[in-house]
Amino acid sequence: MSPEPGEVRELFRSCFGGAADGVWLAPGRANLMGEHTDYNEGYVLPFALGQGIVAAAARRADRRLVLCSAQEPGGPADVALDGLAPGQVTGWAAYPAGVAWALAAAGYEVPGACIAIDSDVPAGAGLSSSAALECATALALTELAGLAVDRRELAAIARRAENHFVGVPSGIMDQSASLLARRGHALLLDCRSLETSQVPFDPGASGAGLLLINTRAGHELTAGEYGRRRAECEQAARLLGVPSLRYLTDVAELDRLTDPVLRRRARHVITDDQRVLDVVALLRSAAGDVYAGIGRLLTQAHRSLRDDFEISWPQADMAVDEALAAGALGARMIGGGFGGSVLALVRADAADQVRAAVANAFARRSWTAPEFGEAAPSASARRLGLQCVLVARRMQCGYVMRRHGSRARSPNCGTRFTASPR
Ligand code: GAF
Repeated sequence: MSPEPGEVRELFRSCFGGAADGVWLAPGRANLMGEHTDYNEGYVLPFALGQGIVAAAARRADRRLVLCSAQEPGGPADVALDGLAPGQVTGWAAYPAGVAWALAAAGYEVPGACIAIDSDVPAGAGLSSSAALECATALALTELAGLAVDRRELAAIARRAENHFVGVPSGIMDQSASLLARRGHALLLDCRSLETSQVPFDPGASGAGLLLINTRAGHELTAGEYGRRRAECEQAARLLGVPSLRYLTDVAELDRLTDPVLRRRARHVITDDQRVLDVVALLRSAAGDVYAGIGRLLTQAHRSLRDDFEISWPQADMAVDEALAAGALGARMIGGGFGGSVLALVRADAADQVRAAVANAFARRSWTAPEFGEAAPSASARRLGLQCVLVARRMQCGYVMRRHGSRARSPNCGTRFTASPR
């Protein structure tokens, strides 16, 4: 469940003293298969989560972006849009500011805006809260400006913000999942051609479910290891004479690499690309026990991420082992690594057992207790609540219209109420 639009509207009111022009939601993501394959031009298979980030926004008359967040105490961040450049904004506000910068760099004139943000995607859980923040901002700013920007382009713009403004060398997976995924589907994305296809994915209909286990161990993509892995992959591709590791499908070709570390990194990428295709083939075939097969691939992927790519962490390894021992069909760490979440595929009747086994194992080691959630393939980013407002407006009555009668235009942010009718 994403945060309540009513609450973020209230937050907007308390931060800026007026009413938002609209509320936009962008979901976080979980990745079913294909980790660290996106920047190697490979395949990924993420899906959008029910958890997300909501942004209540209104145009401003001046050229400033003013941001407040329910999760970030310490007053609004105030950013001048003219002359905005990488390095000028740090911390969480760099993500929305970077989106405004990247939109302008792509030739889209965005207005000044006030934006209030609320989230139920835990930061640092490897569920792509950053991309959700970028995508919610991108949708809000473009719609406030009356611009219809193609979602693929918007994903590329949001990624550019993250790469060049915030300084995280991530791939295109997270923004694509947030903007392009569909409810009840996983998104197959070919990161070389950027072609997408929607793959029906509804484990609940087969008596299975996806358990998200937030291990609550730190995760920070800017910390260096992510960039190091990316550089290693690029070096391996260079030494093998291909533009990217996507061009390789046979692990035997890796014998030409003398460095065992590079060999392992490349082996993970090649085998994970294949696992994406294998999962898609299973989902598209009606034959046999699809979810048992996907479970096995998930667990193989975890071993590859742990042993070849070396980005797992003790809590994730423990969560995977305990989940499997308690009956999960398969489990693996997801996201960039070094902290965050594990995704476990579990039959409905084993879910409680899995949760208890993982929680007990963490308690035995005195680790921070994990958090459990459901990962349900959900809809992509969108504007919320517009329909209700339009219906009320058309009826020329009710709450919305009465409020219109008592408001005055604020010099800065949208509307400011002269009397509170509530
Ligand atoms: C992070 C990045 F942002 C993605 O682009 C992707 O590389 C992922 O780590 C690993 O698959 O979420």
